[in-house]
Amino acid sequence: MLAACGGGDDEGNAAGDGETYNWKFVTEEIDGQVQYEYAEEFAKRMNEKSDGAVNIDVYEFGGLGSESDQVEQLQSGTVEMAVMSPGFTGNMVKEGQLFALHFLFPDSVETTQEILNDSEALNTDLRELYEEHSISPLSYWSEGAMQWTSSREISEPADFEGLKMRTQTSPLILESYKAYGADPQSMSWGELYTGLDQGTVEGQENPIFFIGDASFHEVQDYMTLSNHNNYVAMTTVNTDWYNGLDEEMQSMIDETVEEMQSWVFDEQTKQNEEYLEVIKNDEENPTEIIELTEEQRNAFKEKAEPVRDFYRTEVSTVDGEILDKLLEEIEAAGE
Ligand code: 6CS
Repeated sequence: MLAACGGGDDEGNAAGDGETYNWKFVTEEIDGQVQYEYAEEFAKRMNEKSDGAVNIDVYEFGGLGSESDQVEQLQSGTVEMAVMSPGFTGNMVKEGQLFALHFLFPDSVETTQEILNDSEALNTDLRELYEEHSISPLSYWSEGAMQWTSSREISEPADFEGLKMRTQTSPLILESYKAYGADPQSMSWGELYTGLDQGTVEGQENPIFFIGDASFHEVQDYMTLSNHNNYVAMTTVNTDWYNGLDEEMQSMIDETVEEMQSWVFDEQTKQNEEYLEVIKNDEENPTEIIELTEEQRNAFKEKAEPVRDFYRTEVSTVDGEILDKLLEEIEAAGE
């Protein structure tokens, strides 16, 4: 049984003689998708561990506005918890844009997840910068390798020339596509299906499960298995709210956050594998799947490399220190 904890609402007695806690947890995805399933599982575990004292309402994408609206809601404490993609906070936490750099993490999603779990650069240094904006990232996790879908074949950088590429809002993501010659523009994913269908945009990047579940492949002709980046999401909490909880409750959250790292790794693996088959077998909406040779991938890597220097000199507020530390950690991971 949980002792009375700071941060609880005095509105009932669900835990016998203890306090009850009612929190909001918003995600950028909808029922069935990885972020939403994560939040549901998180809520279930917290409720069980607290003998019913903690009740977390999980919100799917759309109910509370756009991804950027959700960032503001977490900052103001309107919601206590959020799954957030760094791709929507780049105008605020400049350093967080390192996730926009292509070919930064190892090709193996498993090794990438291990780096995300253990990285001091991310879990200490980058966390501090987010906390200046009332956002505490408690963990970073992969939703899988990202792939490109497009209305024209993409197998070499020149194929991107002038392509209207949809991205999230962080300026460095747009910069990464300008490096290939594309014409990127940011957009909420809530508008993406229609944008692709009507040709407002002609391509996009996402993990396979998301491409399949959001049916982007229906309105695209090609999917290039580029594995050019990992989709990284963060489990975040409002900093003041979290700091106001007592230690017992903080530990329960931290423990659950840690347990969820392997859970979400398995969940995204399963969903990405399943949706690859869905896309391959969708005869009504055929998608040509392009596998890049090592040589073709190297041509993209070459174009992507200078974006790191751009990040160091034009984006970073700490001369690329966090990126450099992360690069050392990646190298130590040995892939
Ligand atoms: O492309 C996007 O913006 C969305 N993609 C994923 C995998 N999750 C949520 C995000 O908003």
